[in-house]
Amino acid sequence: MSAVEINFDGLPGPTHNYAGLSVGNLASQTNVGEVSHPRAAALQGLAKMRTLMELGLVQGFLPPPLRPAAQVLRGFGFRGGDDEVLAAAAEADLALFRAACSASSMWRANAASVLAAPDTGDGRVHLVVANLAGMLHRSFEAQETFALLKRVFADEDRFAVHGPLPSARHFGDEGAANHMRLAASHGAPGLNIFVHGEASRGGGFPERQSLRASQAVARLAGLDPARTFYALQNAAAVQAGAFHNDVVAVANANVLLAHPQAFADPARLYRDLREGLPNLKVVETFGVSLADAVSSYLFNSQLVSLPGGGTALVLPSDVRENAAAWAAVEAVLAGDNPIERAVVVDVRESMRNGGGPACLRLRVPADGAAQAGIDPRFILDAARWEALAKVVEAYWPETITPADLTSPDLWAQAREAHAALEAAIG
Ligand code: SUG
Repeated sequence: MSAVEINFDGLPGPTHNYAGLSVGNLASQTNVGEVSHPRAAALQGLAKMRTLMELGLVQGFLPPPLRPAAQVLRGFGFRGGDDEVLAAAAEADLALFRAACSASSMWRANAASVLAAPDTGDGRVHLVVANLAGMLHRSFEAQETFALLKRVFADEDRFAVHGPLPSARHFGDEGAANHMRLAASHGAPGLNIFVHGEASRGGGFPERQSLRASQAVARLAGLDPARTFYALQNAAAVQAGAFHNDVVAVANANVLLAHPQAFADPARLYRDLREGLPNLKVVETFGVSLADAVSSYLFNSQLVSLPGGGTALVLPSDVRENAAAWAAVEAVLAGDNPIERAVVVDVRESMRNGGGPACLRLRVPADGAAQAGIDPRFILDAARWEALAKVVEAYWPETITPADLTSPDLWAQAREAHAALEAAIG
């Protein structure tokens, strides 16, 4: 069966800001209190989407939910109209209020785990919405993401969209950011690798993905246990700031590009994977410390199969600024592996909150019939891309300072932007 992979990118929302909400995410912690640029963030995201379209790839997008989320705050007992709810929450509990303002849905690699049709029990593509239980602001995304994915992937003959697991640390689930698929091609049966942490290992930075959650996701999709693997993250990588596995590893088709210290037991993992996929190509990097990997986001690149053959690495521009990371890219391009092209994209606004190119997209493998079952309003062509760019130019705030978050003017602007986007989607 021939299938392609569609990247659904999250559009950075109009309240994109630097509130330092993610412990263990060094960029989020370092840039707390800085002035953000929501319009530039969304335009950078759109430019990345267009770059992938120009490479000949099918590109989708997922709109942000409305923030600040007055509706979420009502669940904590705040009452009245939206502005009253927001003002009361900002007064009573500023941390909770800030969590309800985050535009973190842009990092759609955390929207869901996606299991490819050739691997699932019923031959449908399964999407299990992530509960994001590890971070309060991110946990608010789950129910809205569930509603959105049911809207985009409504064809139940081709897609099964599961709701999030119970939102508890025992089942902390961060979605596709901790899942990798290896296969001869997107349409061939594959191996599914779930990479998880271990809450009890100590260390100041939380390990967000639980093994139990990964096992539940695999069961929900009906994966074959013989072709499903669970790999423990290397504690040193998590404590160096790799809060998701996709900060230190990325896979595509039969290629796995990983930092040598990404996994607790890489030798065993690669040996097990080779049994299921003899032509597995593990691409090694040399001379890139964990600190370089986390600050440059070299491994948070998108690894994509090009329509004409070959594989491209879509890198954040920050990699160019890190000598060790850039030397590794040059060595990878010159090496004996299918990666033949590096494409640099500027997603700096997102990077300053710890989100690189790979964080911004949810990859969905789909054959022709599955593609036909996707709501076309969420697949980009030139006209839809233009329409999105126009809405962003017209409605997204240019800057947000920490003080702006509590301003009713910003709340009104965010509502207008959301309504204009929904109207443009149709
Ligand atoms: O969950 N940052 C996100 C970044 C997610 C990146 N995704 C992947 N690696 N796939 C997070 O830590 C920061 C928000 C703030 O501080 O306002 C934030 O949520």
